[in-house]
Amino acid sequence: MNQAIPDTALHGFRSGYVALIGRPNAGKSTLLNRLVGEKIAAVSNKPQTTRFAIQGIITRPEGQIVLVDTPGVHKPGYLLNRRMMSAVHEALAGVNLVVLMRDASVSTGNGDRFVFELVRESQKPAILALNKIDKIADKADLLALIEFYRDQHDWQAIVPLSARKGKAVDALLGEIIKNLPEGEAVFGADELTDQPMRVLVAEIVREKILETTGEELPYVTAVVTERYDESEPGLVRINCAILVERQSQKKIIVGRAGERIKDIGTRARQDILPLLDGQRVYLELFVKVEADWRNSHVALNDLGIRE
Ligand SMILES: Nc1nc2c(ncn2[C@@H]2O[C@H](COP(=O)(O)OP(=O)(O)OP(=O)(O)O)[C@@H](O)[C@H]2O)c(=O)[nH]1
Ligand SMILES: [Mg+2]
Repeated sequence: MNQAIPDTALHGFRSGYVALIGRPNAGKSTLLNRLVGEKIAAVSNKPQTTRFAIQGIITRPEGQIVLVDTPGVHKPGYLLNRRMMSAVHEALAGVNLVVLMRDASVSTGNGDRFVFELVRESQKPAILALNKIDKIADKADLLALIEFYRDQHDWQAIVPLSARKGKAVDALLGEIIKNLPEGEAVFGADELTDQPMRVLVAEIVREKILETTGEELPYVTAVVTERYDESEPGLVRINCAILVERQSQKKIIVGRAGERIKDIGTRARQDILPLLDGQRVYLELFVKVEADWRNSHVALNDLGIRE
């Protein structure tokens, strides 16, 4: 992934690839969206929201960052989860710099130690981002956490921040750019992500499902855009299939008299519209039961969740 950087046109501009690594729910995708300035990654309060690596491109006068958001590190059970973890390893291997993000408002657990080891073993320069400081009542707790981590590793920087509130995200951005090699921009300043519209749309729909349903459905639900039709000027027709594993789960998504799926569609349209430059959108959602899609190579390939 590293680019060969020409010796010309170097005026202190820096560029490179940066992996965002952490446990599920740490706030990685929230940070990605905030830095990119558009919603390109699904965010939810349910763990394991992100399922594959998503690149966000951040261009500033001082440099260009390709920030690779990754699935939260967890113990893989299904084939889906194994592929999610390969995305983490692949991202770690391909970048110039790692940002290890953790939720600083909860106590340190085995999962945190596991992620830390992963980052240490990668031998990449690393910045520690301590997120959700808006939830920390006693600042002494935060200072203790900083001390704890400072002794354990030679961090490029330790940055306490709040991705949701936007607090100190610019400080993190500055530290990231400082630690990238000098080099030219690889992408145009208007490019925001490597993900095509059909994937962004599917992820928005999935986010709305996570938002409107309970604890069990997130893990058994996937969304794929089956039609993305721009043939009519000013109008985009989108059909998304929502996969679940059982008939009972389909009933939950559809809801009484179709109320819930309608709500999901309305919420998704609201987030899709800003990505379409004033075009209108017809969004059609339908639910498909596909038993065991989480263990199916074919289904996962169709969903873009690759080996
Ligand atoms: N209070 C608070 N909540 C936050 C902050 N950053 C993120 N969150 C919330 O934390 C939850 C998880 O955020 P995500 O961005 O989806 O977390 P993630 O690390 O991408 O999670 P996975 O994709 O599952 O690995 C969401 O409910 C966010 O709104 C923060 O700075 N403060
Ligand atoms: Mg995420």
